[in-house]
Amino acid sequence: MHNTLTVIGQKFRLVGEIYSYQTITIGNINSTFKVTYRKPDETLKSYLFQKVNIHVFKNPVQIMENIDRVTTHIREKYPDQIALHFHHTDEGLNYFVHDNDSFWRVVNFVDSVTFNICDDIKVIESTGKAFGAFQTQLSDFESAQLYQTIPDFHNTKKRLDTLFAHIESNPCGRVREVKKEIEYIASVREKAAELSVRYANGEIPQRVTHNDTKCNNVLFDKKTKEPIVVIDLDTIMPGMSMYDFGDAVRFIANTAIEDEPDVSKVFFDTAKFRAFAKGFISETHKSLEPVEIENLVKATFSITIELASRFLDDYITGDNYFRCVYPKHNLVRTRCQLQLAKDIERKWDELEWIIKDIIENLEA
Ligand code: GN1
Ligand code: MG
Repeated sequence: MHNTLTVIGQKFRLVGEIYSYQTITIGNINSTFKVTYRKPDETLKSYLFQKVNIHVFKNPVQIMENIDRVTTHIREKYPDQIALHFHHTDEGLNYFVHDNDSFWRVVNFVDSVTFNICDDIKVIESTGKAFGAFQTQLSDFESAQLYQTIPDFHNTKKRLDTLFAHIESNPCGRVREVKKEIEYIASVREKAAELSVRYANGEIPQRVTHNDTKCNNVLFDKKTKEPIVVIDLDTIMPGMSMYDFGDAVRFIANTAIEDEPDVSKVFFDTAKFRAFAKGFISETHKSLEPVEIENLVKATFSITIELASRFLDDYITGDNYFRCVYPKHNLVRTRCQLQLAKDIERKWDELEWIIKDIIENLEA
């Protein structure tokens, strides 16, 4: 790996030589390395080298173009804000294809902290603000300028249709094992797909959205615990605002990690939901339409079922998409999301009430 990283560093014209490197294990799709260079003046500087998963991202050049456009827009509008800095090759490209088969990019490492599980209510509220502000900052960005890098990424109806088609064809003989999971998903299929159908019909506004709003995609200042910058811009595409909200809370308000094998530890924490919602709504309420606010809870439920279906679909079809560390990893992830979805269903009325309360207090 050292040799490959050296070649990549040279291509991106980094100065000095590699002092150390480590693999970053966060992320289910791309491979990331933190690489530290010793510069000729003996000082150290760190970078993130990322190998983009070209099985998932069929058009990585389009991703880099999207990222370039979006970061330029934000940088020009908010010059004082910390922005992600991608390096360029001699050819002026922000990516490099190595040996014709691997796609690399290099970004400055930002000294910061991220959270996989967050118990600090203040940090949760600021995560909501960070993702809300991100959407608002891009509200005047023409979404037609963006490539659909993964078409129908959050089209819940299509995701569910695909799952049920694969249940029919049962390519790896694993369906027998997951009857209960299938039964539950079938029972909520229509409810979970509803918003995506309404979006496709034009009843829900199309916005520029992040589409992967896990809290570990926000970098925080180590001391102040204030958000510094939103990262992982791979899936920026037109989408539903409320799905960004839902994706974020299904992660941050989960009392357990996303692949907790003991589902009795999995609950949807309403206090965390409130904190995130307060932050998110305070940044977005002026630009959101009533239909978008009214469906925040349904969006949370829908995207949780969607992700469960994606994990289950990957399990049924042989684990080709998400990185798996052990054989039933995708099944564990599926069960976790389903447990969470059931708890969201149980708490639905309380969650609606929390949103109402936040809105009323904003207007007061
Ligand atoms: C993937 O690799 P990561 O963590 O950035 C996935 C998201 C899922 C997430 C679940 C391109 O994101 O959609 O919500 O795993 N990204 C893609 O942890 O499929
Ligand atoms: Mg991602």
